[in-house]
Amino acid sequence: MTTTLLRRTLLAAALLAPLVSMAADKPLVMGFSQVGAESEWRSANTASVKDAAKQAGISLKFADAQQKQENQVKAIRSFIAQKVDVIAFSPVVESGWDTVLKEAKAARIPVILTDRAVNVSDPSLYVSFIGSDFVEEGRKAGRWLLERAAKTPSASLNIVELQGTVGSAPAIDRKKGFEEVIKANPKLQIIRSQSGEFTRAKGKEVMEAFLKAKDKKIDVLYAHNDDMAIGAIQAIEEAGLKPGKDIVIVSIDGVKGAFQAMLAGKLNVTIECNPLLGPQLMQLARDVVAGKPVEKRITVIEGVFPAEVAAKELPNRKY
Ligand code: GZL
Repeated sequence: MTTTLLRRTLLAAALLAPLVSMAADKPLVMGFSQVGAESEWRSANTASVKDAAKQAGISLKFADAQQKQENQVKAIRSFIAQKVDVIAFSPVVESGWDTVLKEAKAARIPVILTDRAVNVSDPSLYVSFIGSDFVEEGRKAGRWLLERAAKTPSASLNIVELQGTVGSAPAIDRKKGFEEVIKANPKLQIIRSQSGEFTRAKGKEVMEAFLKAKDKKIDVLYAHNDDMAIGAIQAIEEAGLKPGKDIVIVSIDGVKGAFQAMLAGKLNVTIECNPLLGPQLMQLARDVVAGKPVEKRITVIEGVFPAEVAAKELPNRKY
Protein backbone atom coordinates (compact mmCIF):
# COMPACT_ATOMS: atom_id res chain seq x y z
CA MET A 1 0.00 0.00 0.00
CA THR A 2 1.51 3.41 -0.99
CA THR A 3 2.26 5.95 1.76
CA THR A 4 -0.47 8.31 0.44
CA LEU A 5 -3.09 5.55 0.40
CA LEU A 6 -2.02 4.41 3.86
CA ARG A 7 -2.23 7.99 5.16
CA ARG A 8 -5.77 8.39 3.64
CA THR A 9 -6.89 5.04 5.09
CA LEU A 10 -5.67 5.94 8.56
CA LEU A 11 -7.33 9.40 8.30
CA ALA A 12 -10.66 7.84 7.23
CA ALA A 13 -10.47 5.34 10.09
CA ALA A 14 -9.79 8.14 12.56
CA LEU A 15 -12.76 10.14 11.26
CA LEU A 16 -15.14 7.15 11.23
CA ALA A 17 -14.15 5.67 14.60
CA PRO A 18 -16.25 8.05 16.75
CA LEU A 19 -19.22 7.59 14.37
CA VAL A 20 -18.93 3.83 14.56
CA SER A 21 -18.61 3.92 18.33
CA MET A 22 -21.53 6.42 18.52
CA ALA A 23 -23.61 4.10 16.34
CA ALA A 24 -22.61 1.21 18.55
CA ASP A 25 -23.51 3.20 21.69
CA LYS A 26 -26.67 4.85 20.23
CA PRO A 27 -29.65 2.94 21.72
CA LEU A 28 -32.13 1.41 19.31
CA VAL A 29 -35.25 3.62 19.19
CA MET A 30 -38.66 1.91 19.04
CA GLY A 31 -41.96 3.65 18.44
CA PHE A 32 -44.75 1.63 20.10
CA SER A 33 -48.46 2.34 19.54
CA GLN A 34 -50.60 0.56 22.15
CA VAL A 35 -54.35 -0.09 21.77
CA GLY A 36 -55.27 1.57 25.07
CA ALA A 37 -55.71 0.65 28.75
CA GLU A 38 -59.09 -1.12 28.48
CA SER A 39 -58.38 -4.28 30.47
CA GLU A 40 -56.16 -6.03 33.02
CA TRP A 41 -54.66 -7.88 30.07
CA ARG A 42 -53.71 -4.64 28.31
CA SER A 43 -52.17 -3.16 31.45
CA ALA A 44 -50.02 -6.29 31.86
CA ASN A 45 -49.05 -6.14 28.18
CA THR A 46 -48.01 -2.47 28.49
CA ALA A 47 -45.97 -3.20 31.62
CA SER A 48 -44.23 -6.09 29.85
CA VAL A 49 -43.30 -3.92 26.84
CA LYS A 50 -42.02 -1.01 28.97
CA ASP A 51 -40.06 -3.24 31.38
CA ALA A 52 -38.52 -5.24 28.54
CA ALA A 53 -37.46 -2.08 26.66
CA LYS A 54 -35.73 -0.82 29.81
CA GLN A 55 -34.03 -4.19 30.36
CA ALA A 56 -32.90 -4.28 26.72
CA GLY A 57 -31.58 -0.69 26.71
CA ILE A 58 -34.04 0.18 23.96
CA SER A 59 -35.32 3.77 23.87
CA LEU A 60 -39.14 3.42 23.81
CA LYS A 61 -41.51 6.07 22.45
CA PHE A 62 -44.88 4.82 23.79
CA ALA A 63 -48.28 6.10 22.63
CA ASP A 64 -51.67 5.01 24.14
CA ALA A 65 -54.37 5.20 21.43
CA GLN A 66 -57.34 4.97 23.84
CA GLN A 67 -58.83 2.28 21.55
CA LYS A 68 -59.02 4.69 18.57
CA GLN A 69 -57.49 3.73 15.21
CA GLU A 70 -56.99 7.37 14.20
CA ASN A 71 -54.76 7.85 17.24
CA GLN A 72 -52.65 4.85 16.23
CA VAL A 73 -52.27 6.20 12.68
CA LYS A 74 -51.21 9.59 14.11
CA ALA A 75 -48.70 7.90 16.42
CA ILE A 76 -47.18 5.83 13.60
CA ARG A 77 -46.84 8.97 11.44
CA SER A 78 -45.14 10.72 14.35
CA PHE A 79 -42.69 7.80 14.75
CA ILE A 80 -41.91 8.03 11.01
CA ALA A 81 -41.27 11.78 11.32
CA GLN A 82 -38.96 11.10 14.29
CA LYS A 83 -37.10 8.52 12.18
CA VAL A 84 -37.28 5.76 14.79
CA ASP A 85 -35.36 2.56 14.06
CA VAL A 86 -38.40 0.28 14.32
CA ILE A 87 -42.16 0.61 14.81
CA ALA A 88 -44.21 -1.92 16.80
CA PHE A 89 -47.97 -1.75 17.40
CA SER A 90 -51.01 -3.72 18.49
CA PRO A 91 -53.66 -2.78 15.88
CA VAL A 92 -56.99 -1.99 17.53
CA VAL A 93 -58.86 -3.31 14.47
CA GLU A 94 -57.79 -5.49 11.51
CA SER A 95 -58.45 -3.16 8.57
CA GLY A 96 -57.46 0.36 7.48
CA TRP A 97 -53.67 0.12 7.82
CA ASP A 98 -52.39 -0.03 4.20
CA THR A 99 -51.79 3.71 3.75
CA VAL A 100 -49.83 4.38 6.93
CA LEU A 101 -47.85 1.14 6.65
CA LYS A 102 -46.89 2.08 3.09
CA GLU A 103 -45.60 5.40 4.51
CA ALA A 104 -43.45 3.47 7.01
CA LYS A 105 -42.16 1.23 4.22
CA ALA A 106 -41.32 4.28 2.07
CA ALA A 107 -39.41 5.67 5.05
CA ARG A 108 -37.58 2.31 5.30
CA ILE A 109 -38.71 1.79 8.90
CA PRO A 110 -39.52 -1.87 9.69
CA VAL A 111 -42.90 -2.56 11.34
CA ILE A 112 -43.60 -5.37 13.83
CA LEU A 113 -47.17 -6.38 14.73
CA THR A 114 -47.62 -7.41 18.34
CA ASP A 115 -50.69 -9.03 19.96
CA ARG A 116 -53.17 -8.43 17.11
CA ALA A 117 -53.01 -8.95 13.32
CA VAL A 118 -53.95 -6.71 10.39
CA ASN A 119 -55.59 -7.33 7.01
CA VAL A 120 -53.34 -5.66 4.42
CA SER A 121 -53.03 -6.01 0.64
CA ASP A 122 -49.26 -6.54 0.87
CA PRO A 123 -47.86 -8.73 3.70
CA SER A 124 -44.44 -7.13 3.20
CA LEU A 125 -45.88 -4.03 4.92
CA TYR A 126 -44.88 -5.67 8.21
CA VAL A 127 -41.83 -7.78 9.01
CA SER A 128 -43.28 -10.08 11.66
CA PHE A 129 -46.39 -10.69 13.82
CA ILE A 130 -45.87 -11.88 17.39
CA GLY A 131 -49.10 -12.78 19.21
CA SER A 132 -51.58 -15.42 20.31
CA ASP A 133 -53.67 -17.69 18.09
CA PHE A 134 -57.12 -16.26 18.88
CA VAL A 135 -58.99 -18.84 16.79
CA GLU A 136 -57.40 -21.58 18.91
CA GLU A 137 -58.35 -19.69 22.08
CA GLY A 138 -61.99 -19.72 20.85
CA ARG A 139 -61.72 -23.43 20.06
CA LYS A 140 -60.38 -24.13 23.58
CA ALA A 141 -63.37 -22.30 25.07
CA GLY A 142 -65.69 -24.32 22.82
CA ARG A 143 -64.03 -27.63 23.72
CA TRP A 144 -64.38 -26.93 27.46
CA LEU A 145 -68.08 -26.17 26.99
CA LEU A 146 -68.64 -29.26 24.79
CA GLU A 147 -67.22 -31.47 27.55
CA ARG A 148 -69.38 -29.79 30.19
CA ALA A 149 -72.50 -29.99 27.99
CA ALA A 150 -71.97 -33.70 27.50
CA LYS A 151 -72.44 -34.12 31.27
CA THR A 152 -75.55 -31.88 31.34
CA PRO A 153 -78.89 -33.66 30.76
CA SER A 154 -80.75 -30.53 29.59
CA ALA A 155 -82.15 -30.63 26.09
CA SER A 156 -80.75 -27.23 25.19
CA LEU A 157 -78.10 -24.82 26.48
CA ASN A 158 -78.67 -21.16 25.54
CA ILE A 159 -75.46 -19.16 25.20
CA VAL A 160 -75.06 -15.38 25.29
CA GLU A 161 -71.79 -13.99 23.92
CA LEU A 162 -69.94 -10.83 24.92
CA GLN A 163 -67.73 -10.04 21.93
CA GLY A 164 -64.55 -7.97 22.05
CA THR A 165 -63.99 -4.74 20.12
CA VAL A 166 -65.91 -4.83 16.81
CA GLY A 167 -63.49 -5.48 13.92
CA SER A 168 -60.60 -6.52 16.16
CA ALA A 169 -58.69 -9.73 15.44
CA PRO A 170 -59.38 -11.27 18.86
CA ALA A 171 -63.13 -10.63 18.58
CA ILE A 172 -63.37 -12.00 15.04
CA ASP A 173 -61.19 -15.03 15.68
CA ARG A 174 -62.42 -15.99 19.15
CA LYS A 175 -65.99 -16.03 17.78
CA LYS A 176 -64.88 -18.09 14.78
CA GLY A 177 -63.01 -20.72 16.83
CA PHE A 178 -65.81 -21.06 19.42
CA GLU A 179 -68.58 -21.48 16.81
CA GLU A 180 -66.47 -23.96 14.82
CA VAL A 181 -66.28 -26.27 17.86
CA ILE A 182 -69.74 -25.95 19.48
CA LYS A 183 -71.57 -26.79 16.25
CA ALA A 184 -70.73 -30.43 17.11
CA ASN A 185 -73.54 -30.28 19.70
CA PRO A 186 -76.82 -28.82 18.37
CA LYS A 187 -78.17 -28.25 21.90
CA LEU A 188 -75.57 -25.47 22.26
CA GLN A 189 -77.10 -22.36 20.70
CA ILE A 190 -75.83 -18.74 20.78
CA ILE A 191 -79.07 -16.81 21.36
CA ARG A 192 -77.56 -13.32 21.75
CA SER A 193 -74.19 -11.80 20.82
CA GLN A 194 -73.00 -8.20 21.25
CA SER A 195 -69.74 -6.29 21.78
CA GLY A 196 -68.77 -5.37 25.32
CA GLU A 197 -65.66 -3.62 23.92
CA PHE A 198 -63.35 -5.71 26.16
CA THR A 199 -64.22 -3.51 29.20
CA ARG A 200 -65.85 -4.37 32.56
CA ALA A 201 -68.29 -1.44 32.36
CA LYS A 202 -69.60 -2.29 28.89
CA GLY A 203 -69.61 -5.99 29.67
CA LYS A 204 -71.89 -5.32 32.66
CA GLU A 205 -74.15 -3.03 30.63
CA VAL A 206 -74.63 -5.53 27.79
CA MET A 207 -75.17 -8.45 30.21
CA GLU A 208 -77.88 -6.39 31.95
CA ALA A 209 -79.62 -6.01 28.59
CA PHE A 210 -79.29 -9.76 27.88
CA LEU A 211 -80.84 -10.53 31.28
CA LYS A 212 -83.72 -8.07 30.79
CA ALA A 213 -84.84 -9.87 27.60
CA LYS A 214 -86.59 -12.66 29.46
CA ASP A 215 -87.85 -14.51 26.38
CA LYS A 216 -85.17 -17.22 26.69
CA LYS A 217 -83.36 -18.64 29.74
CA ILE A 218 -79.61 -17.96 29.71
CA ASP A 219 -77.53 -21.04 30.60
CA VAL A 220 -74.02 -19.97 29.50
CA LEU A 221 -72.03 -16.75 29.04
CA TYR A 222 -69.07 -16.84 26.63
CA ALA A 223 -66.98 -13.69 27.14
CA HIS A 224 -64.10 -12.82 24.79
CA ASN A 225 -62.13 -11.50 27.78
CA ASP A 226 -62.10 -11.73 31.57
CA ASP A 227 -62.84 -8.04 32.12
CA MET A 228 -66.20 -8.30 30.35
CA ALA A 229 -66.92 -11.53 32.26
CA ILE A 230 -66.20 -9.77 35.57
CA GLY A 231 -68.54 -6.94 34.60
CA ALA A 232 -71.19 -9.47 33.61
CA ILE A 233 -70.81 -11.27 36.97
CA GLN A 234 -71.92 -8.05 38.70
CA ALA A 235 -74.97 -7.82 36.41
CA ILE A 236 -75.89 -11.47 37.04
CA GLU A 237 -75.69 -11.02 40.82
CA GLU A 238 -77.73 -7.80 40.67
CA ALA A 239 -80.38 -9.79 38.77
CA GLY A 240 -80.55 -12.20 41.74
CA LEU A 241 -78.81 -15.08 39.94
CA LYS A 242 -75.66 -17.03 40.87
CA PRO A 243 -72.80 -16.53 38.34
CA GLY A 244 -70.87 -19.77 37.79
CA LYS A 245 -73.92 -21.81 38.85
CA ASP A 246 -77.20 -20.48 37.37
CA ILE A 247 -75.16 -19.16 34.43
CA VAL A 248 -71.94 -20.99 33.52
CA ILE A 249 -69.20 -18.52 32.49
CA VAL A 250 -66.40 -19.25 30.01
CA SER A 251 -63.85 -16.49 29.47
CA ILE A 252 -60.44 -15.71 27.95
CA ASP A 253 -57.23 -13.96 29.09
CA GLY A 254 -56.31 -15.66 32.39
CA VAL A 255 -55.84 -12.43 34.38
CA LYS A 256 -55.66 -12.48 38.19
CA GLY A 257 -59.22 -11.11 38.44
CA ALA A 258 -60.46 -14.24 36.67
CA PHE A 259 -58.66 -16.52 39.13
CA GLN A 260 -60.15 -14.59 42.05
CA ALA A 261 -63.63 -14.93 40.48
CA MET A 262 -63.07 -18.68 40.05
CA LEU A 263 -61.99 -18.99 43.69
CA ALA A 264 -65.26 -17.25 44.63
CA GLY A 265 -67.17 -19.81 42.52
CA LYS A 266 -68.38 -17.11 40.07
CA LEU A 267 -66.41 -18.06 36.94
CA ASN A 268 -65.99 -21.60 35.56
CA VAL A 269 -62.94 -21.45 33.28
CA THR A 270 -60.51 -18.95 31.75
CA ILE A 271 -58.48 -19.63 28.59
CA GLU A 272 -55.01 -18.13 28.85
CA CYS A 273 -53.95 -15.34 26.46
CA ASN A 274 -50.40 -14.38 27.38
CA PRO A 275 -49.73 -10.57 27.42
CA LEU A 276 -46.08 -10.89 28.51
CA LEU A 277 -44.68 -10.47 24.99
CA GLY A 278 -42.21 -7.70 25.90
CA PRO A 279 -38.93 -9.65 26.04
CA GLN A 280 -39.65 -11.55 22.80
CA LEU A 281 -40.65 -8.27 21.10
CA MET A 282 -37.42 -6.50 22.07
CA GLN A 283 -35.22 -9.36 20.85
CA LEU A 284 -37.25 -9.51 17.63
CA ALA A 285 -36.76 -5.75 17.15
CA ARG A 286 -32.99 -6.08 17.62
CA ASP A 287 -32.86 -8.93 15.08
CA VAL A 288 -34.98 -6.97 12.58
CA VAL A 289 -32.84 -3.82 12.86
CA ALA A 290 -29.69 -5.95 12.57
CA GLY A 291 -31.07 -7.34 9.31
CA LYS A 292 -31.30 -10.89 10.61
CA PRO A 293 -33.95 -13.21 9.09
CA VAL A 294 -37.00 -13.47 11.39
CA GLU A 295 -40.18 -15.60 11.48
CA LYS A 296 -43.17 -13.94 9.82
CA ARG A 297 -45.52 -15.37 12.50
CA ILE A 298 -44.49 -16.02 16.12
CA THR A 299 -47.12 -17.49 18.47
CA VAL A 300 -47.07 -17.93 22.26
CA ILE A 301 -47.81 -21.11 24.25
CA GLU A 302 -50.99 -20.81 26.35
CA GLY A 303 -53.04 -23.00 28.71
CA VAL A 304 -56.60 -23.56 29.95
CA PHE A 305 -57.43 -22.92 33.62
CA PRO A 306 -60.72 -24.36 34.98
CA ALA A 307 -61.92 -23.32 38.45
CA GLU A 308 -60.65 -26.60 39.94
CA VAL A 309 -57.02 -25.48 39.50
CA ALA A 310 -57.46 -21.80 40.41
CA ALA A 311 -56.22 -22.04 44.01
CA LYS A 312 -53.07 -23.91 43.02
CA GLU A 313 -52.36 -21.70 39.98
CA LEU A 314 -53.11 -18.21 41.35
CA PRO A 315 -49.74 -17.83 43.18
CA ASN A 316 -47.95 -18.58 39.89
CA ARG A 317 -49.77 -15.93 37.87
CA LYS A 318 -47.58 -13.08 36.62
CA TYR A 319 -50.45 -10.85 35.40
C1 GZL B 1 -55.71 -10.28 23.14
C2 GZL B 1 -55.88 -8.80 23.36
C3 GZL B 1 -57.24 -8.52 23.93
C4 GZL B 1 -57.44 -9.14 25.31
C5 GZL B 1 -58.30 -8.11 25.95
O1 GZL B 1 -54.42 -10.54 22.69
O2 GZL B 1 -55.75 -8.11 22.13
O3 GZL B 1 -57.38 -7.12 24.07
O4 GZL B 1 -58.04 -10.40 25.28
C6 GZL B 1 -57.65 -6.84 25.46
O5 GZL B 1 -58.36 -8.18 27.35
O6 GZL B 1 -58.47 -5.76 25.62
